[in-house]
Amino acid sequence: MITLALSKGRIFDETLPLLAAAGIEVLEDPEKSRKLILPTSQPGVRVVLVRASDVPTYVQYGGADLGVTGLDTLIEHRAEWGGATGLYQPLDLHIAKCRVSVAVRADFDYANAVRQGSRLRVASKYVNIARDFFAAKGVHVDLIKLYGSMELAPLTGLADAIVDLVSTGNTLKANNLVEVERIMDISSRLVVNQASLKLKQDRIRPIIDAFAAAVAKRT
Ligand code: PRT
Ligand code: MG
Repeated sequence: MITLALSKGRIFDETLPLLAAAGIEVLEDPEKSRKLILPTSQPGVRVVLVRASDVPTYVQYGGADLGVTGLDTLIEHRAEWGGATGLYQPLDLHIAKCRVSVAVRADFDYANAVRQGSRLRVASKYVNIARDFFAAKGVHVDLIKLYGSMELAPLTGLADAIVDLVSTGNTLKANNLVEVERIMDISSRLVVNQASLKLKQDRIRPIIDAFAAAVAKRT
């Protein structure tokens, strides 16, 4: 059995066409079913639904052979687990694209705060990305770890700035926040358990190759 870990929502939705290119059709809709293990049109392939931030963990420890995860999640995972041996990252899928940015309240003078060398309070789910970014800039920060709704932090006085994902920018705008720095561009990656790749080479290689061909066709 080959197990593919996906998270519900944009990653699941944007992975479906790649699976189709590999001749794999998911037989149940995760938005309608409560099942966490979904069968596919290939009896030897199943999809497991996990939290986005758990995808690298499942694949690294062999709970899944393959997975699709955002580069943001992958970087944070590697930092938290001191590297990620056993996790092979063969392919940029060019899906679920966005960027990691710094945002502040529209009335906060970020450039001036940086110029003055003020200590910044920064809230984020991406504390490792944030720490590295501000360290490289030589800006002193106090990091506050959050698990969601980052946009709220500057509005409530919890933080001066947030480090968060932005795609259209509509969420920032709706909350009266502005993007002041672009830290990195993000897309989703295929990740593969290294032991699985060795042991199930003949099953997994064709999936990677079909994904790669489908990605090449659209980029
Ligand atoms: O929701 P949950 O806490 O379970 O997990 P998650 O938020 O990590 O999962 P999910 O499915 O929301 O995101 C999975 C992956 O999709 C992320 O790790 C990114 O790699 C990628 N991705 C791409 C995004 C976005 N685009 C995105 N826009 N993830 C989140 N967002 C958020 C953004 O933070 C903002 O709050 O969507 C909101 C809307 O963005 P705007 O700029 O279009 O308004
Ligand atoms: Mg989300």
